[in-house]
Amino acid sequence: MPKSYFPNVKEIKYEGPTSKKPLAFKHYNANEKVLGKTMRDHFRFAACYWHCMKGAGGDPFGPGTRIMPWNDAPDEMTAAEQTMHAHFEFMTKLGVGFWCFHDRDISPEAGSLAETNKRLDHIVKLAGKMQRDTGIKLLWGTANLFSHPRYMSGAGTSVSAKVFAHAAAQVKKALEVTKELKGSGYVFWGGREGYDSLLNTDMGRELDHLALLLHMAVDYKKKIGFRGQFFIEPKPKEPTKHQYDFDAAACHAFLMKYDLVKDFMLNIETNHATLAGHSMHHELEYAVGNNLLGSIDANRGDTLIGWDTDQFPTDLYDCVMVCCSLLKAGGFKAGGLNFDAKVRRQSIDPVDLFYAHIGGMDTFARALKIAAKIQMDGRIAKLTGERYAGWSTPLGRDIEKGKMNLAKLEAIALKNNVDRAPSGRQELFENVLNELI
Ligand code: XUL
Ligand code: CO
Repeated sequence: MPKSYFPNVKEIKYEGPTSKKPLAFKHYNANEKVLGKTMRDHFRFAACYWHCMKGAGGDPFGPGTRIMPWNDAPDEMTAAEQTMHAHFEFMTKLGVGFWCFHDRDISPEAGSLAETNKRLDHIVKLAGKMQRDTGIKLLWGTANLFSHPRYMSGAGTSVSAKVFAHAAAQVKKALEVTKELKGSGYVFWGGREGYDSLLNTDMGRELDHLALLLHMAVDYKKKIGFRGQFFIEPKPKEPTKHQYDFDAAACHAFLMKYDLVKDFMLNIETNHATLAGHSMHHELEYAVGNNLLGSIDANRGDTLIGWDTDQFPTDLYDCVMVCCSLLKAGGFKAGGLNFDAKVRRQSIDPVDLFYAHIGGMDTFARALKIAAKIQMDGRIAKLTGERYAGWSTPLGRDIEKGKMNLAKLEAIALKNNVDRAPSGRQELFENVLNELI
């Protein structure tokens, strides 16, 4: 029997909404169908390696606090192996079907790139075995191009061509191991692809370089036959003052400008949306409207703290809107719902990881059922349709078909004294939403 890192936790089961058991699902019932599809398939829940296993609870004012028995090892590679075992034990007991990682989460960097890659290969073999043993799949892999000091001024956007080359090597290797682990996708989050001061920054040149790196990744993906979906993850700032992948719309413009839009979708994260001054719903609706919704990093921020707190998503209203957008998009294909979230600094016990994920999964399960109810009820869609009723008149149809010009519209406007548009009815919409929640 391999060592257990969660000896007091058994497999988490669905017990229904009346259960009072902390280690049980009250709403997430993997096999239950909602709109003809199981909850498991709607969500494709993933547990991330960095927060679950590697995040020690440090913040800008103090070091880690968490008790992490998987770190108790004579050397760092043994710790890396133990951590992989712990993550798969955690996911198996929780019942999530997917995981996500950065290259440097699963295997620590060594003195040279060649040695680092060797270490990574060793751990990836173990991960592959654990995937086969448990049936858990890789949602996406990625390269950490932001922690090491060499990336202090970016990776694809670094001022140093040598750093760019190192980043390229890291992406190449991360693509290879993601392919080996049959990843459904691969994420690019440019933590330091941005600037702290425009005085010392050539923005246009940096963006050209970033696009070159992404084109190289697309070429390499084709060369090795990796069929996973590429995702870009928008975030406006932090650690940089301004990150180029600011929000969904900025990423879209970048992808269009550099002829990359056919090769990428977006991985939208809640706390990144709010840092950009948007709601998650806004970011998702932008992505859905442009066929760019690929995957979701679920979490939430705190309105009273300015940084990316990455809390577990437990706000039912927000999660309902996420599920409405997800249903509108027709669900995930290559993507899934990754909890890019961490337990609070004072939640130090390994069991807190379970409470956190159970809370997130139960909240999303409730939200999905409500979103399905909203869809079947039809009132919100009908009320929205009514607001735009004027576009179904001959005038509206002629404008939409492009049959009009400014002079023709002026002639119509001169004959019609238009007073105001129909009521927005926002309060009624909110009442209907509350009724259905
Ligand atoms: C950072 C963040 C990353 C990406 C992957 O805010 O969200 O963990 O999801 O690099
Ligand atoms: Co993320």
